[in-house]
Amino acid sequence: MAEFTLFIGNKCFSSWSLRPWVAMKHLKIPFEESFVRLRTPETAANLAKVSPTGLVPVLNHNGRIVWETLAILEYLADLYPEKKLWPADIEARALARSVATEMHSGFREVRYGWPMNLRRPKAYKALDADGEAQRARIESLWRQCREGYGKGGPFLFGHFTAADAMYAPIVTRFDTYGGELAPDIRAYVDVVLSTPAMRHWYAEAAKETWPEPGPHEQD
Ligand SMILES: N[C@@H](CCC(=O)N[C@@H](CS)C(=O)NCC(=O)O)C(=O)O
Repeated sequence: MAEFTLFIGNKCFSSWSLRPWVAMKHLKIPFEESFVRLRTPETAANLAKVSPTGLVPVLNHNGRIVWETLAILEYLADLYPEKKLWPADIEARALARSVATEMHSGFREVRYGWPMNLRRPKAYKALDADGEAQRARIESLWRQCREGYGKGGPFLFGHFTAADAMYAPIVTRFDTYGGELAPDIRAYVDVVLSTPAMRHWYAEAAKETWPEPGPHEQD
């Protein structure tokens, strides 16, 4: 059995699954993935076998179960300090943790207004007023990270961190629904989408042949 098994849902729309998956792939942490198809009559029973919350992602590390996306990323950061999942500088690390946690608990109107769907043709979709405010907040956070701490590379804190992993599904939403993006936002979106890990995820999502999720079917 592999050291790590990551349980994930459909790549087309399981935004939470994407976060630890892309972090592990990008940072070259070897793992096996185990797929639990979402939105079927059997899903709840299948999830109950592997997940204490009935949700994915879940990481099984030699029998130790870690659930909740941010907890999985923190666990990996503890195990692999050399991968620098959090920035080394304490001030940058505080900001990275803050923006990652804000993502974990927030931006509901963006997530529901723009559900991740990697097979949807790209076309602008307006958000409601709360969604627009959250979109503006995300853009200002990305700018704060990039302008303050991103000089050493193309990611939020220069090199790839857990903060980039947490925002990766939002990046896909900006690409799918955001229309014409501000140049600096477009540049960050393109950097994330062009990583081999994200390309790999998209390629596998494109092979999924099940029906599309309806609106609000995931967050
Ligand atoms: N707070 C959880 C959210 C996980 C979550 O909502 N996962 C969705 C898939 S993206 C899920 O498992 N849904 C169960 C279902 O669709 O039956 C986390 O951070 O991991």
